[in-house]
Order: sequence, then structure tokens, then C-alpha cells
Amino acid sequence: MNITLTNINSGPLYASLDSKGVEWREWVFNNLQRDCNPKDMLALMVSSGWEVEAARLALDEALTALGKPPQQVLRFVRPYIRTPENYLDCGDIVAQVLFSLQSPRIVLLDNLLSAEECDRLIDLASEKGLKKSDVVDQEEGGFVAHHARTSSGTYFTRSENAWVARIEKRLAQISEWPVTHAEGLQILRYEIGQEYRPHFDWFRTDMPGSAKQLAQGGQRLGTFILYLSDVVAGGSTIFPTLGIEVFPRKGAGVFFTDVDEQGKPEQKSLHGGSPVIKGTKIVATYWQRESVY
Ligand code: PD2
Ligand code: ZN
Repeated sequence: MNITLTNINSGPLYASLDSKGVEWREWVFNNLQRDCNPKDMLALMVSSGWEVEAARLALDEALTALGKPPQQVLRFVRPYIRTPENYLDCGDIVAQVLFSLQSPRIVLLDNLLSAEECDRLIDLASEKGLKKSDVVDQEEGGFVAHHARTSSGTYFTRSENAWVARIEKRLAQISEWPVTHAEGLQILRYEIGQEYRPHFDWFRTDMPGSAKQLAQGGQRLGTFILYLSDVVAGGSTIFPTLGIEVFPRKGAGVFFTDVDEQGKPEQKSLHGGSPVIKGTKIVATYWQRESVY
């Protein structure tokens, strides 16, 4: 099938492809005709402001029109850390891959943050003041205190300062997910006995309270837990369904996907922070969203 620019412009309307104007329609067709990789195109579209789902549909519409198989971009695109080598060059730091699981995707990285970055984040968070942590209210939306989460914490807004911006950029780069599609870093501090009982980070789409959370940025797709302190005993991040326990180590970080390959909430991502037995645990969490947050 040979589609020229003329019949592209006068052809049938494409619901997703045409949603951003004729320039995008031409860009998509032209690049697919040049045999560009649809996955690379998808990444570029998302970083140019397209919603992931709309970009995926637009590419599939064009692939179908060109008589090419659409399945190349049918897989749900989510944050993902590739580990072709044991070291990940993050530009300004080289992280070391210590553990990786394919499904659900979990990657444990050492040296993801420098000791100085950990200390600065802790200082900057203390300057803000830590408050008792809360959880999402499933009925009403918003946040409420809950016995399952006994830590205290605070949030940074996105790119609130140079330290936060540099770390966000690094996490975005290694997980191939734009900074714009993420919440600001959250700092959590656990004293002895404090914990975060097993839970999912994804929002329940069947609960009325989730609508408020989903309205800004859509579903949570990926989670980073960055360890800012060493802990003498306890305080591990546990994945009860998988029987995995990650022990805190200053500067290390664990990444996992909150949705599966089809974009459905990942049931195996159940995880929690076990009680601290000795010492203090301080972490930063970074949640990556479906669309601009
Ligand atoms: O602090 C942790 O280890 C932890 C574990 C599970 C934090 C979170 N979840 C979270 O903030 O969602
Ligand atoms: Zn969590």
C-alpha cells in the first residue's frame, strides 16, 4: 500500500492521529514510511507532550493505514530499566545493577545517589519539617493518617531545587520515562518500630476516592525507593507475594513497575516497609505517572 502525503491529508479522519494537528499526522506517516522504529517514535511523542495511550493509538492507526502490523506498539509502554550491562551510565554517576527480575520488573541499583546527595536531601527535607505520613483515602480522595503507615515525611515539588532536579533527571533517564510524568520526590523517615504495611502504589480504579488522584497524571506506573541512610536492623522493603526482601543501603535504590505489560495494576507489586528494629531509615520515593503530572 503506497500512501502519499496528498491522500494522507485528504484521507479518512484518524481519531488519535489527528488529535494534535496535521503536522503530527504527517510526521507520524513520514517516519513510519521511512521505517523508523515505532517504539522510538512513541518515546519522542510522549516527551513532546502526547498522552501515552493517545500516542500508542495514533501510531497503531497509522501503521494499520500503511498496511503494517500494529502490534509493535500494542504493548503498554511504561517506565522500564534496561540492564544490558552490570553498570548503568547515568551521565553524572555510574550505578551498579545488583538484582533484576523481569516480571514484575524489579531492579536493584547500588550507587544510584552519592552520599552527598543523600545527605543534602535529608537536610533539605528537615528544613521543611517532617509531618506524620498519610495514605490515600479510598472513599473521599485526599489523604488521611493510617495505622498501616507510621513514618513521618515531606514532599518536594518537581525540580524544587538543583539537587532534586538532578536526581529526577537521572531517574527519568535510566527508566526512559520523562520527568514531567512523575510526582515530586517524597522523603520518609522511620524511627524504631515504624513501618509501612504491605500495599500497592497504584490507585484502585473501582474506588470513588481514586478519581481525584487519577485526574492529575493518571495511574502510577513505576516506583523508585531510594535509600538515603543505612539501617542497623530491620527496615527492609518487602515484596510478600514474591518472597523478596531488599535491605536498605545508603545511595542504593530499588525500582519496580506498578502495572504489568498490558498496563493493568500489577498484583505482584504488593510491597511494604518492614519495621525498623535498630537505627533510623530514611528513604525518598519517586512515583512515575501515565501522563503529565
Ligand atoms: O520505605 C519503604 O521501604 C517503602 C516501602 C513501600 C515505601 C513505600 N512503599 C511507599 O512510600 O510507597
Ligand atoms: Zn509503596
